[in-house]
Amino acid sequence: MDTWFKTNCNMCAQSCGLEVMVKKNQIISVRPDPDNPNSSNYCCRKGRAIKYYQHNSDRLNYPLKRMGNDFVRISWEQAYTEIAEKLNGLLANHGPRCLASIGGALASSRADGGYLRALMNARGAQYHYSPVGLEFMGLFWAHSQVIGKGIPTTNADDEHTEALIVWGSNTYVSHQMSKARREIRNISEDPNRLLVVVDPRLSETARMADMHIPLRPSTDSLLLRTIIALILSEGWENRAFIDANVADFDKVRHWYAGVDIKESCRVCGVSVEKVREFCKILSTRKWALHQDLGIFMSRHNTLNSFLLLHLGAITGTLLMPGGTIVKGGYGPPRAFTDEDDPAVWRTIITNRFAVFGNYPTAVLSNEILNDHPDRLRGAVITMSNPLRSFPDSNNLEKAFDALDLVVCLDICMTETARKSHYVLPVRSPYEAFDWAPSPSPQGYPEVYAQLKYPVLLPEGERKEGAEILLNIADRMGSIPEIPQSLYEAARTKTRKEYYTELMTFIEANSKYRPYLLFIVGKTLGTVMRSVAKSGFWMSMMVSGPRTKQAAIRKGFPDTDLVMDDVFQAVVDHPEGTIIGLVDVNKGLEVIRHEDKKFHLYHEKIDEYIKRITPEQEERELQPSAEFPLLLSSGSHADAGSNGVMRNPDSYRYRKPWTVKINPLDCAELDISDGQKVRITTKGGIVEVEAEYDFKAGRGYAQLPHHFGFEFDGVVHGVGASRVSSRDELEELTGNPIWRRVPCSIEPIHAEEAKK
Ligand SMILES: Nc1nc2c(c(=O)[nH]1)N[C@H]1C(S)=C(S)[C@@H](COP(=O)(O)OP(=O)(O)OC[C@H]3O[C@@H](n4cnc5c(=O)[nH]c(N)nc54)[C@H](O)[C@@H]3O)O[C@H]1N2
Ligand SMILES: Nc1nc2c(c(=O)[nH]1)N[C@H]1C(S)=C(S)[C@@H](COP(=O)(O)OP(=O)(O)OC[C@H]3O[C@@H](n4cnc5c(=O)[nH]c(N)nc54)[C@H](O)[C@@H]3O)O[C@H]1N2
Ligand code: SF4
Ligand SMILES: [Mo]
Repeated sequence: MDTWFKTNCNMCAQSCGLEVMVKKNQIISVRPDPDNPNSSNYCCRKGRAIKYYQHNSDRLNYPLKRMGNDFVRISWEQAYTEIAEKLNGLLANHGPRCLASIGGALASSRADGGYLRALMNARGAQYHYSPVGLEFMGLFWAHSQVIGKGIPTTNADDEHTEALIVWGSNTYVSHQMSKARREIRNISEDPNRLLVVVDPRLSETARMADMHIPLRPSTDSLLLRTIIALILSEGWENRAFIDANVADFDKVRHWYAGVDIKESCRVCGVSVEKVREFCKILSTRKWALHQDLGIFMSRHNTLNSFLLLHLGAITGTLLMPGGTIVKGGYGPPRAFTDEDDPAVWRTIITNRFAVFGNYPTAVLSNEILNDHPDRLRGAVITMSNPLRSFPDSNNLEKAFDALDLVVCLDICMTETARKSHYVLPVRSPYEAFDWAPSPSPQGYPEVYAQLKYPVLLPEGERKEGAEILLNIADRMGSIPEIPQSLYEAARTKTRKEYYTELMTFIEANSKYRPYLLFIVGKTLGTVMRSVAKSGFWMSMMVSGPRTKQAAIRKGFPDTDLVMDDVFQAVVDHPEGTIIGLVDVNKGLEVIRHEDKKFHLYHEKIDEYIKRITPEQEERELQPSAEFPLLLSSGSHADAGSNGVMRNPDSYRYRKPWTVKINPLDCAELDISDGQKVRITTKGGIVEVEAEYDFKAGRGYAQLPHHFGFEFDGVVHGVGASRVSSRDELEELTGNPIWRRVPCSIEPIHAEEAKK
């Protein structure tokens, strides 16, 4: 009889429930899981394709060490001993500033992240580079200023909203919301609800919209300033909400005075009538915001996120049901880093600060390629392929060659792995315990969690990423000696009793606190036969009060250790389960400022916003003779899922790596459909096939970001990060500006192509 196992999809953050059929240790068939309370029988084509992720010729089976240009197989024992020795050597000679940790958070999983951080923190190292440092710097920073330190982001209450505003996101393709296609279609077809899309292109999502605002690329800040100015000048703001919930409205009012609305709309490329109509929707409907890379990767991206929070506060939808809310979740609170705290490091060469512990990825190559005695010299990487995903691959490749030690944990032989000194084979989430990210996609008002059970036996000598990182820390001597009583308690007592003993020990020995995850991994992890599973339990146990209250509201027992009961419920439901209910009427309680109000003023923004005028923007947006066109360096294409899906078999029926150009532009540039073109930018040059696409804006081409992979000796597509310069980053927090890269595009003719 065929057996279907419950699991979930690891291709994106939605973590849709799947059922997989396994024969001879191979996934042979996949279907959406009707029992999963998060995705309820929904999945997209990437979920159906996970067998290509799991089974492919690029998978790693054994620890490898680089010898010259080749890799040789070594034992785990040798790998641990040598890596620990070399990391300790670097620390002894150069101190903790010489080490960077990279990655640790796939869009779809959290299993390794805590261990990577703990490995570094145990030795006082702070430099951590992850995708937060290329997409969320401005978003997280703005939320911390307006809502209070430690609140990284808000989300749309898309199920209950009257108007979903999709701003700079193509969620119909990228699935950045739960059951995206189903939900977008529902809203689009509902006569009582509106879908508004703000996007320079007629994207797949924009085509479903009731209203599309096709603004000129990267003019969002000017448009937002104009929208707020228009709402205030008409008196359409929600006065009662502002009086009750905003601390400093009078301090920011002048930011929106004297804005030339007509001229601003002209520069943004949208008619005044359309902007007025949009303002009416924003001030009369309960609207919810779904923002994404069109906002986060454009010029002024921190300001964009800041002003979107203003818009929510002024119209009275921020943190209100049906509006833009903070989802429920579980796990330790994100560690806020205060950029003004002298104990928090800045980068040595570029003087950049961290946001929630993450440094801007664009500066990584500068921080390696220099002569400073405190420069970066070693890196430990997991769940990331920075040589394709971080800005400026050309400089970053040179930088990696200059590192003394690179250790890479991955499931595949990636471009980053090839430049590493040690490559360590990790079990995939279908061979190991793993869990969906939190806050979960469906964290409002129901909080959802799922523990992914292994459904396959690991081949070769693959190990859990969490276990590998713990073992490296152990060999380095970074974990203090754990009393036998804790090993004993893990083995012989209930989990709750173990937790009480563990915390009593930590209270009495505070120097052990930073090693909590390692201590749990070595004690309870041994009993559970999985470091990752014990880490999942621990992350549930240290959840904040909001999670516990949500669990109790859902019916879990009202005790201090309720999260252990929650963990058990998740273990008992391999299809995923609801672990809490957020109180929708208490949304404003998440505000962290002491006065429990939004703070709209910030001195850095005060200086910044005054420069966002139609005259200055028009000047800055003028195309140069050298680079007359614009490139979106990295749309998140339908076929792939960042670098998680490398296997080209999964998209063999189409070529997803083409550059999409408006046919009217092609006619002017003398480019035919399918012809090879050369794209030149300040950062580099790539040659790639062109594809006619009427969805592309005029003068605005799209190149997908996750290609340029070598698979079975063949390179598929080109890496979009080859044409992004490390110098093109947003001034305040340092996100790369990837959605507006000035470029030139020229056809490569047959004779030249032959050369
Ligand atoms: N299929 C697939 N899905 C994915 C991924 C993938 O690689 N493939 N990756 C996942 C990840 S990690 C992420 S972060 C998300 C990203 O998800 P999205 O943000 O939806 O991805 P993009 O394709 O960058 O879409 C951004 C949209 O912003 C628009 N845009 C460009 N410039 C501007 C501008 O100046 N202003 C405005 N308002 N809009 C602009 C673009 O035209 C585009 O339609 O996707 C996730 N899902
Ligand atoms: N030019 C350009 N570049 C971009 C973007 C863009 O728009 N333009 N978008 C950016 C965005 S939004 C993001 S989020 C980043 C993502 O960039 P990264 O965080 O670097 O993530 P991926 O590229 O998805 O690489 C994931 C790696 O993890 C490996 N992996 C898969 N499963 C496992 C596992 O279970 N364990 C371990 N240890 N490894 C595993 C995969 O083989 C792959 O090498 O890319 C960014 N890069
Ligand atoms: S939406 Fe995301 S999690 Fe769901 S099936 Fe598609 S890729 Fe997988
Ligand atoms: Mo992302």
